[in-house]
Amino acid sequence: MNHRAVAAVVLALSAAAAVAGGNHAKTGAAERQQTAWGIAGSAHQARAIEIAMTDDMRFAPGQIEVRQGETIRFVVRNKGRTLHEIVLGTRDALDGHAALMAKFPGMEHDEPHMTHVKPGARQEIVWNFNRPGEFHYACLIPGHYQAGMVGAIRVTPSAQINERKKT
Ligand SMILES: [Cu+2]
Repeated sequence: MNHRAVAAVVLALSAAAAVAGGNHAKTGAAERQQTAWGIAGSAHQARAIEIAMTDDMRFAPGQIEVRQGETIRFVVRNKGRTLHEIVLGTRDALDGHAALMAKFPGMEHDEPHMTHVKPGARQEIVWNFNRPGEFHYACLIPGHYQAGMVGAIRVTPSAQINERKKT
């Protein structure tokens, strides 16, 4: 797959995310894009959650709970001997992305809601869950997601956010 084709795929993914998510937010030089499952966050005031990846195609823990409005700093460790990644999203977004990965295994992509983690390494994602709902984190390296390498994120609605908006 050549660079132009990769760019087209990335554009298609971004367009899909924009349609699913809605508006954009600009902060400084970097553009933060609202998605259905939240928006890139800043490490300031983030709550850390540690997640381990293993070669039996599992994340530990396999599910987490978040309150709407919380920013989570995912501290992700690869305890296996093969490359893994973590990608946040809705089931639909992850399924679509996984299908693309299966078609183009060498596909390079890098967005705030995903990171690769080499064996023995540690990476972080900082994400603001500003929308309630059921979301997931998955490893989309071909075969891994299909083998069950996926975790669940439950974002419970925050009444407090609505309270604050009124004042
Ligand atoms: Cu994996």
